[in-house]
Amino acid sequence: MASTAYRTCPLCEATCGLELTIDEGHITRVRGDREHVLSKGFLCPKGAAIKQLVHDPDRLQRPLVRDRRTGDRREVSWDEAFAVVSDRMADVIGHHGRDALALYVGNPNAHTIAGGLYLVPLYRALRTRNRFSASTVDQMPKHVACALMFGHVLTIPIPDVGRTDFMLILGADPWESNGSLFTAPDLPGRLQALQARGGRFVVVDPRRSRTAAAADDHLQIRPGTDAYLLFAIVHTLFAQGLADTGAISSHVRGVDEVAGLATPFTPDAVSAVTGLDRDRIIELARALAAAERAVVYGRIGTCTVEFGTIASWLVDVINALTGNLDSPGGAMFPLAPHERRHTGTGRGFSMGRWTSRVRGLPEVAGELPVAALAEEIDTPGDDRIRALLTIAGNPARSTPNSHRLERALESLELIVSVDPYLNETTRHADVILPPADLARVPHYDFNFLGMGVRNIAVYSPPVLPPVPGTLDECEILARLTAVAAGRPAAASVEFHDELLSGALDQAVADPMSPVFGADAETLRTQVTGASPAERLIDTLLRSGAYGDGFDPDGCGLSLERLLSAPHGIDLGPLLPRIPEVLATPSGCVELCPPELAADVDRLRVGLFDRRAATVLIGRRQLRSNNSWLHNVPVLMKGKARCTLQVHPNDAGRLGLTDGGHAQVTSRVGTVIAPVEINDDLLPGVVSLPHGWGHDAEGMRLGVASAQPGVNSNVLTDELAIDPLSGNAVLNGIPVTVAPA
Ligand SMILES: Nc1nc2c(c(=O)[nH]1)N[C@H]1C(S)=C(S)[C@@H](COP(=O)(O)OP(=O)(O)OC[C@H]3O[C@@H](n4cnc5c(=O)[nH]c(N)nc54)[C@H](O)[C@@H]3O)O[C@H]1N2
Ligand SMILES: Nc1nc2c(c(=O)[nH]1)N[C@H]1C(S)=C(S)[C@@H](COP(=O)(O)OP(=O)(O)OC[C@H]3O[C@@H](n4cnc5c(=O)[nH]c(N)nc54)[C@H](O)[C@@H]3O)O[C@H]1N2
Ligand code: SF4
Ligand SMILES: [Mo]
Repeated sequence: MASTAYRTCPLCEATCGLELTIDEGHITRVRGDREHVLSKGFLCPKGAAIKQLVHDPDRLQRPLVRDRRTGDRREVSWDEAFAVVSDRMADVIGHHGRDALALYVGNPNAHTIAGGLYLVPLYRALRTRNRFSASTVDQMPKHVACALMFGHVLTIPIPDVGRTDFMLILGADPWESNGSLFTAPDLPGRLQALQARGGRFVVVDPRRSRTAAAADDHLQIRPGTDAYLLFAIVHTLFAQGLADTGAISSHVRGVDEVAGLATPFTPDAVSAVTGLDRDRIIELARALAAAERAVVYGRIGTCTVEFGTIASWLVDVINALTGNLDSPGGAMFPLAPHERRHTGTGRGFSMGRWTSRVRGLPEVAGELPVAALAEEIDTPGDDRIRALLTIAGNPARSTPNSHRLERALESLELIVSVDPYLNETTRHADVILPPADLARVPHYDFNFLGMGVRNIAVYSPPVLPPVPGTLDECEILARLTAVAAGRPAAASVEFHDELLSGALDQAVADPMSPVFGADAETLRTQVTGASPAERLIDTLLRSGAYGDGFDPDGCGLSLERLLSAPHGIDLGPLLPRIPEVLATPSGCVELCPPELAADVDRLRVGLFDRRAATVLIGRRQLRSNNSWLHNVPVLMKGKARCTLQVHPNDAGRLGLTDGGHAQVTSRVGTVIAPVEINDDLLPGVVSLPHGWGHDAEGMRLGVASAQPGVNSNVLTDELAIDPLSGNAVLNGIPVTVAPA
C-alpha cells in the first residue's frame, strides 16, 4: 500500500516542502507540497530527482577501507572502520601534533542536522588550527562584512522580496540557483510577482543569465568590479543629498566616514573599470533612493572575486543609506525558531587569531582559506598537514587549482571521508564513512530557517526506515568526535548526553530564553524526541524565541508541535530587529568598520589597473548541484552542458567554432572544453560551469563518468584571494583561449 510522507528538500537553500509517495520501501513519486507554508507546491528538477538520488545504486552503504599497497578497497563493519580511524588518527597526532590533522567540511553540511548539531563539538574535539570549508570558496566575504557591521557572522540581512518595490541583484542567478543566503522557494516566481505589482528588478551580471533576461534592466559589468559600481552608487547618494538611514539612524555609526571613503569613486571614475555608463549608474542610485521600499542583494558574483568583502559590505551600506536596512520591503533579519533574541551588544568580531603556516593568511571565523590547503600539505616543514578529514565535501573539484590539491592529497598519510560517494576526493581516502541517505534521516534547517523570506518553523522526521547496517550521519560525527577526543567510538553514547546537558545549561543561563533561571535537570525530564538529535532540537525549540518554555500547556513551539505540522508553521513576516539583533561592542550598526576602510586603498589603486584581455567566469545550472548530482540519470538528460560559452566577437577573433573545442589556459592549468557561441556574455569574458570533470580513475560514479565534462577549477588560481576574508577568486580569472 502506498503512503504519503512530507519532507523538506535538502538540496538547496530554497528548502521546498516535498510530498513523497512511498511504496514498498521506495520513493515512487515526488511532488511539491502544495500546503507547505513557504514553498506552496513549488518544486524544481533536482527536488523531483530525489527519487533516483535516494535509490542510486552507486551510493555507498557501508564503510570502505583502502589498502595503501594494492589500492584495493574493501567493505568493513562500522566497528572495524572506526578502529582503523582511531588507530591511524592517534598515530598521526602522536607523531606530528594536533595541527597535522586538517579538516575540510563541504556544502551539504549546511543542509543536514548532523552539520547543524555535531560539527562544532567535533571542531572542539579535534583542536586543530587547520580547519577549512567550502565557505572560503563561497560566502565568507558576506560573513566577514556582516560580522564587522552587525557583530556576528550569521547576522545576515535578506531581501524582503514580497514587500519591496525595487530590487537590485548583483552576481546572482536565482533562475538557476534558486537563491542563496536567501531562502525563498520559487524566487523567480516572487520576482515576477514583484513586476506584476508594478515593481522592478535590475540585474548586474557580465552574462545575460536567465535572471538577467527576465529583469527590467541588465547592466553587463566587467567581472570583479562590482565594488566600484556599489561605491559609485554610495557616492551618488551622498553627492545628490539622497543618503538617509531612516528609522535606524540613532543606531548607525560611521555614515560620514563612508561618505569620505566614497569620494574618489565617482560614476565617471568607475565607468572605465566597470564598463558601465556613468548615467546608468546615477540612474540606478536615484532609483534605489526614490523607491519607497528597495533592496540590494549580492551573491556568488560579488563574493568570489578579489574585492568580495568590500562588495558584500557595500550592498548593506546602500541598504542602510537608502533607509531600507531593517525595514519592511528592504533588507531584514529573520528570526529562526531555534534562535533566541540577542541583547543588542556583544564582543564583536575578531579575525587573525592565528595564521596559516605557509602564506601567513589570517584565520577567519575559526578557519583558514581553503585556497591554502594544498600548500599547507605540499610545502615541506615539520608542522605541515599530514592527514585530512573531509565531511560532505569534494575539494578535488570545488576548490582552486585542483591538480595541485589532488597531488597533495595523494601524499597524505591518512584521509578519512564522511561521504556517500566514491568520487574525485574520496578516491584518495583511506576510510570512507557513508552516511544514511536523506530519506532515512530527519531534517531541520539550522541555517536556512534563519534566512527565510518569512519566519517559519518546520521539521521532517525520516520518511523511510533505516537500511540495516547503515549509520546516520549524526552518529558518525558523534563517534568521530569521541575518537578525536581520545575516547573509544562507543563513547558517543555519553557524548550525545553531554551535548543535551550543554544545551539545557545554556538555555537556563540565557536571560533571553523563556526558561532563564529554571532547573536544567527538571527540564531534562521533560525533553521529548526519538533520537539524540530530536531531543536537542526539542530543547532548542522550546527554549527559543517562539518556544513553549517547557510549559506543556503553553502555545509555543516544541518538537511535538512541529511533528503535528508536516507542512510547517508560519511565524509571520519579517519584523524589524535593530537594535536587539546587533552584537557589536557599540550596540550600533558599524557602517564603516576600520578593517574594511583599510581595504579601500586596494580598491582605489585598482581604479587605474589594466585588466586582462580575456577572463573566465563560472555559471550555475538548474540541474546541477556543485559537483555531486551528476550521477542522477534524470538530471543528465539532454545535450552536454559543460561548455565554454564565448561571445561571437571573441570566437571570431580567436578562431573558435560553435561545437568545436577550445583550449583554455590560466596561470595554473589547462583544460579543453567544447565551445558554445552565444551573445549572452560580455565580449572578453568566457564562462565554464564548475563541478564537472568526472573522468578520474578509481571512482564509483557510473552515470557521471559517462558524461564527465571538464573541471573549471583546474584553471582557478589558489594564489588569487580576497585578502580580508581569504575567499578564493573564482570569477574573473585571466585566461588565454585558443582552438584545440
Ligand atoms: N569555480 C568555481 N568553484 C566553485 C564554485 C563556483 O561558483 N565556481 N562554487 C563554490 C561553492 S558556492 C561551493 S558551496 C563549493 C562546494 O564545495 P564542496 O562542498 O566541497 O563540494 P560539493 O560539490 O558540494 O560536494 C559535496 C560532497 O558532499 C557529498 N554529500 C552529499 N550529501 C551528503 C550528505 O548528506 N552527507 C555527507 N557526509 N556527504 C554528502 C557529495 O557526495 C560530495 O562529495 O564549491 C565551490 N566551488
Ligand atoms: N541548480 C543549482 N542550484 C544551486 C547550486 C548549483 O550548483 N546548482 N549551488 C548552490 C550553491 S552552493 C550556491 S552558493 C548558490 C549560488 O547562488 P547564485 O549566486 O545565485 O549562483 P550563480 O548561478 O553562480 O550566480 C552567480 C552569477 O554571477 C555572475 N558573475 C560572475 N562574475 C561576476 C562578477 O564579477 N560580477 C557580477 N555582478 N556577476 C558575476 C555569473 O554570471 C552568475 O550569473 O546556488 C545554490 N544553488
Ligand atoms: S528549489 Fe532547491 S529546495 Fe526546492 S526542490 Fe529544487 S533543489 Fe529542492
Ligand atoms: Mo555555495
